[in-house]
Amino acid sequence: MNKNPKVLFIYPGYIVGEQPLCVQYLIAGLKKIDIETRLFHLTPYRKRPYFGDPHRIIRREFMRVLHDFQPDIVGISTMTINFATTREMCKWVKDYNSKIITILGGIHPTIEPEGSIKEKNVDMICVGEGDEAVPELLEKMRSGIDYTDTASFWFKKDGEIIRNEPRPLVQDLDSLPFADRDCLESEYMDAELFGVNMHATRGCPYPCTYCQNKFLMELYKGKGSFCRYRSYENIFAELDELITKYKIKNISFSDETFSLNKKWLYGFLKEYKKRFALPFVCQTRPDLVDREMLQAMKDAGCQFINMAIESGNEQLRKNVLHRNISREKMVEAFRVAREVGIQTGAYNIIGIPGETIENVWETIDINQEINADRIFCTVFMPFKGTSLGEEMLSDEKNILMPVEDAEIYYSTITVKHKILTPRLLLGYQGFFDYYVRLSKKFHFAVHGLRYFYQLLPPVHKAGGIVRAIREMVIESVYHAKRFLPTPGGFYMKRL
Ligand code: B12
Ligand code: SF4
Repeated sequence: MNKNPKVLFIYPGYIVGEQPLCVQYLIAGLKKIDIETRLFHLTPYRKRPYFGDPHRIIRREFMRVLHDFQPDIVGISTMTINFATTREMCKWVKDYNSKIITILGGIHPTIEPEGSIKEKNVDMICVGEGDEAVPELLEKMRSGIDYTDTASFWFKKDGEIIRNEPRPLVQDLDSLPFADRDCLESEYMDAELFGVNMHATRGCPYPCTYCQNKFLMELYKGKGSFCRYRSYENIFAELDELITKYKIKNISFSDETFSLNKKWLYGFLKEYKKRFALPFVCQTRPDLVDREMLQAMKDAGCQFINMAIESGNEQLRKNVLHRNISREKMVEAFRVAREVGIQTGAYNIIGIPGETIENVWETIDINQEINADRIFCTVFMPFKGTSLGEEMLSDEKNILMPVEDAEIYYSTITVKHKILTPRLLLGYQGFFDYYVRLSKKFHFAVHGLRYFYQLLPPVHKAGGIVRAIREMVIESVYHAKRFLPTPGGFYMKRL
């Protein structure tokens, strides 16, 4: 191994403007020990050109970066939805130079380590947090000592797999360096609507059956507290740096449940308000807010809050998703947020196992009542490491295509639903906002448009030009949502 190994990270995300904090933390940790790094971020190439094959463009740009940077290691952060891309990129790397070490990290190798390490072009995987594991590995590599005992890593060695235990969770989040921002273009510092992303906490303790947190809690049992909080001073020092160095105008806390710990939150808001006049965005559960809290958040600068509804049907929420939050509570949380002057975003899932078309309409109905400023609707995907996902995956008859291939996650139907056909799900996902935003008298037109939209071939059956046309139609329907009326006007105001 080179005495000064260079690491190229890849983030194969899909959301344009997305900031991969996971990798940004790793880059910051490696910079501290003088390891040269670079980030190849795929989402800039997702601003789909109507002409040209994004896949080919990504390959061309990636080969150019490989050639210029000449990394010793390529590390890829992998979610299940982009595992197919990850696999392919590992092959590109090995075809280019088989000596380059390929490492996978992120949620996918954490929940599916056996499948990940067995991939032909993958040399190592990181199971769980990499903040301490990655610098330790690199230190060992550059000193030329055996690194195959590094906790949290799995290795291939002489035809065998070495499986090291995950190390304990980082308990003192203040000990971590601030996420690196220099690896991103300056436009990310002013990303559409939400600004720069930041984590103030880690972990969420709820048992939702479609989320991997329950699995992660099991994985880390006996390895420290799962829910952790940074000190206010540490967060503020990072904010000071972001304001002076990058002139940020707002901040987005991408923590899963920002108001989980009431005492921590109130203390945070009090100090934040004294020190900053910086609008912020956050997300939490509707059962974790009340008027007093939302008012305190607003007073401190909260301009936007995302909360999940998931389904309008109580039985599905309670018995299938294990989200025991009443309709009244959800409606109230959104109403009060609006009353105190905070804009809202609502997350929804359709295609939940057992869901009927009436249930989809119940979800549309509650969204109409709530009338959030932004609406997000995705189709249920069966992730490994989630109880609902595992239940679906246990019978291959339920599966239409592997989640691993579902890169365009919002328009890809992976489950053979018992009641709802893939076409119906595609149509309702695509036109969800239209049904919510437009008054019932326009629904006949939406039904018509949805009907034609549903004629699109499913992703797994579309190749070449058909796929390109399919994506073009989907993107157009997606972008046309901007012209739907929202509580803030026709298009979301910038914060
Ligand atoms: C914040 C977040 C987002 C953010 C940004 C993600 C990001 N990359 O920063 C946004 C809002 C954009 C997002 C979007 C989505 N997300 Co999301 N997200 C999360 C969340 C809540 C936290 C992730 C996080 O930052 N954690 C803190 C960091 C520090 O931990 P980490 O990400 O695990 O990274 C550490 C290690 O994994 C490791 N590591 C990571 N990468 C690498 C790489 C290498 C080489 C190495 C060695 C180590 C390593 O080191 C890191 C530092 O310790 C997780 C939930 C969770 N518990 O993980 C879901 C989660 C990752 N998301 C999920 C999903 C499904 C999505 C969406 C598809 C949702 C949707 N349907 O709309 C989209 C897809 C976006 C895309 N990429 O195309 C799923 C993934 C399931 C799966 N198996 O793939 C999760 C697990 C939630 C769930 N359902 O359970 N997400
Ligand atoms: S509340 Fe959200 S982040 Fe927490 S476990 Fe449930 S789905 Fe996951």
